[in-house]
Amino acid sequence: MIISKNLKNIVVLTGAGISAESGIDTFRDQNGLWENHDIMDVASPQGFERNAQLVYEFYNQRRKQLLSDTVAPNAAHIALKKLEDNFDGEFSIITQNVDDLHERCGTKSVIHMHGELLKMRCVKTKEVFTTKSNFDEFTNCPCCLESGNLRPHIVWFGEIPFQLGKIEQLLSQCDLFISIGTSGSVYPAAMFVQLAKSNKNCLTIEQNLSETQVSENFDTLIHGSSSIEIPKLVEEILKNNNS
Ligand code: BV8
Repeated sequence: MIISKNLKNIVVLTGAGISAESGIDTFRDQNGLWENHDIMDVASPQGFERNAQLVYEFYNQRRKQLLSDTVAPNAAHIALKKLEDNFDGEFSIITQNVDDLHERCGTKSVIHMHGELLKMRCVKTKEVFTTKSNFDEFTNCPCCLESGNLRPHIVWFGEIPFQLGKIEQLLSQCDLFISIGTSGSVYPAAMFVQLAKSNKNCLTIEQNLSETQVSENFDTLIHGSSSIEIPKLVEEILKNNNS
């Protein structure tokens, strides 16, 4: 695969697959999260309306898993941090993931388009608070000082993802778009590759264990574990682009 020289603007999209080797469950793989839960029960406003406690528990469980001492950034997260540090042009990560593994290894430019597991939001004031503990309908809201107003700061199905304007602007200018560890099952993230391709000189790469439902939209497919393939890809990019 030829990685162009003089790249100016790299955009990376990550999905649950990049965190799988850190011990975080994906959604649609074997034993994935959606195997044990009905998506619309735990990741939709209607589900939250119907049974808030089930939704609080779903996210409390995932937050506990994320904060367990066996979970840490893996070689793929670390390689992306190295790319951010050593690439002279613009570099952005758009993540569908709600974990903080990109940030834990020091990556700065992360856009959490589907929200963050370690944040909660007051439904009244829209204020967002960081939290590492469980919370539910009985937890007092730090701004209203009463219970019943807190929800996970997560984008559920039917809700509009965060920072779409900024994302569209980044995609309109990139000359390298790399999608890592996502099944391409969820929109609008699944169509970001098309937005990137509207720039004539943008090279698009999909890195995954195997083909996905959007593979045909990519110029190059790299199959294998992201913890193996992404460090190699980063080396190749830096070799061709280090001034
Ligand atoms: C929107 C919450 C409108 C966070 C998630 C009816 C009504 C409204 C909307 C819709 C509708 N019908 C369809 C839609 C659109 C809908 C949608 O796409 N539905 C799908 C199911 C068809 N989208 C929405 O509702 C979105 N909002 O449309 O608003 C709008 C939009 C734009 C402008 C105006 C209006 C909101 C989508 C966000 C939903 N929230 N989750 C949470 O709980 O985490 S989505 C959920 O799926 C996660 O966030 C996750 O990020 C996302 C995608 O999953 P992946 O990350 O790809 O993970 P997955 O398990 O699927 O795949 C893992 C991959 O990794 C696999 O390919 C595997 O091979 C690979 N892998 C595994 N191990 C490795 C690996 N790869 C490399 N190395 C490894 N080691």
